[in-house]
Amino acid sequence: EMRAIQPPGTKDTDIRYMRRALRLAVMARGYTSPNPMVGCVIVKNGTVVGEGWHPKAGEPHAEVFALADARSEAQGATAYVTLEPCNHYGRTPPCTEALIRAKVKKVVVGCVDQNPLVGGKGIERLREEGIEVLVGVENYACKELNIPFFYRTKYKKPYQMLRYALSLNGRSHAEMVDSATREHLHMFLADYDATIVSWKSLPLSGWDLQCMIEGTNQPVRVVVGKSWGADDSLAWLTDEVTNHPVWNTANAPLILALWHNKTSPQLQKLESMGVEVRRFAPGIHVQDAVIPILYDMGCCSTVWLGNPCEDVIEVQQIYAYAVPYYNLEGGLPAPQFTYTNGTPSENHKDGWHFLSNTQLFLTPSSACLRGSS
Ligand code: AOF
Ligand code: ZN
Repeated sequence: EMRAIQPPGTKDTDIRYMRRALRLAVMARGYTSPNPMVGCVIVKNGTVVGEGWHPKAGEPHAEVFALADARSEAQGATAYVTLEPCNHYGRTPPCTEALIRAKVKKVVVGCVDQNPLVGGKGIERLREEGIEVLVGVENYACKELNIPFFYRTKYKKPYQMLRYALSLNGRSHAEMVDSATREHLHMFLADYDATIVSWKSLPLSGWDLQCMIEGTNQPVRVVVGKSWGADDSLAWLTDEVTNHPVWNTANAPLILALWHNKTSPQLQKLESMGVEVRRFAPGIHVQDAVIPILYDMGCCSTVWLGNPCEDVIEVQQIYAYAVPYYNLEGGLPAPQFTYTNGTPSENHKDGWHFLSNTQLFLTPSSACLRGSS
């Protein structure tokens, strides 16, 4: 059996139950943000007596569902939780107290919660009550499950994915992102809290950039009104563009970022439809303008779609969809980006360390080779 690095004292059954808890956690993929995905399994005398996962921010945590499932069987049992149980009052009361009340004997934790409100205090509290706590079983998988949540906590900005369709002559093709990989893109959008596109990449198909998977978080949409002639003008905002369904704000917010103070009847129309216009000084980089807004809105992650601007952006992950033609006409130049690896390192089981020194410059052609699928 595959066995990653585990803390001393880990039994094979511990790994098995933690993997079960991981599988439960992902039941809520796309629904929990800004909260993490968390799963919990309660085991007594070699039998699973309770299971639960955190379904959505505002609803009870994984432990609470698993304890309710286990009822009195929780007494003397072992609880497996992918994330350290919380010890604070947020939207819901502390899980540590629920575990203590239920008289569990042992708690096996996948990873420490780097939320400063928790940050080891949950584990401390359980130990204070004489509950045995084993920390770090399936640690890497438990961390990896919630990279955006931890990344936001550590860096005070959302985790950023760049996604674009690239032809072999180095052009980025919004119309390809929009058609050939549309289903896959919807799965992306269910996972991410926001999406950022250039005015020039608004989908030709008339798609409103919302996720069609029912009930998931709808990403905040940001349209960048900069570059390709839009830096100091609204000439691009024609009547035809204002009729695009993307501007509908009934189901999800839309922010239009501009780098000038101009207005027009078309812009006023968008504002009356609920589009939020944010203005920036000409020298401000697109990323410096847009990312803090998304952070303030509580976003843990965002997807830059296509070529968002003529600025360099720094991202943590890239999905380059290689268009298999050498000389595809149209599109935009490939986006310029630096890449900072947002993957957690496994060196310290109790902490959260990103491999942040890996600075790569991918030329469009090497990005294409790496990203093809
Ligand atoms: C857990 N189990 O299933 C989750 C935890 O506002 P609240 O009450 O939902 O608290 C949110 C914080 O609780 C969140 O930022 C994270 O630190 C932790 N999430 N903790 O013990 C869970 N989802
Ligand atoms: Zn909790």
